[in-house]
Amino acid sequence: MPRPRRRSYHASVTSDCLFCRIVAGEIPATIVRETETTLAFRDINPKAPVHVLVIPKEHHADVATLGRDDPALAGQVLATAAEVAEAEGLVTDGFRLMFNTGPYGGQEVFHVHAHLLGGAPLGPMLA
Ligand code: DGP
Repeated sequence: MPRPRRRSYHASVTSDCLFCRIVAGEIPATIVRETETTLAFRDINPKAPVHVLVIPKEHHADVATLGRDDPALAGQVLATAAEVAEAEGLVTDGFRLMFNTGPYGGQEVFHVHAHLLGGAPLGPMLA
């Protein structure tokens, strides 16, 4: 049963966007946190013991356009990521938060998402 859509972001849901369809409840996901404007759910292909994706419910293609068009919403994504990090017990030992952006950045899903990774030593980013 799809979750009921909220009026505030319904208009921004695009039917051909995978993460918009997760927001709309049309595709299942393991949701770990939800706010009025953001959603956090476990990555389907985790790269660490904890791997959560944090998105704005409203569709923005990538972090560059989100930061330009709605910096307050970008801040809400970061706030939700910090809350999930705390709830998942990642704060003491640390974690990685990253936005793959565009083709050179390795972005595959063009609805902006922060990857929150932790639960084990991740090593240097650019080894
Ligand atoms: P990126 O390469 O930064 O665009 O990462 C996209 C991530 O999305 C990747 O780590 C796998 C994840 N992903 C793709 N499809 C699904 C899905 O249907 N459900 C969930 N939970 N994650 C997905």
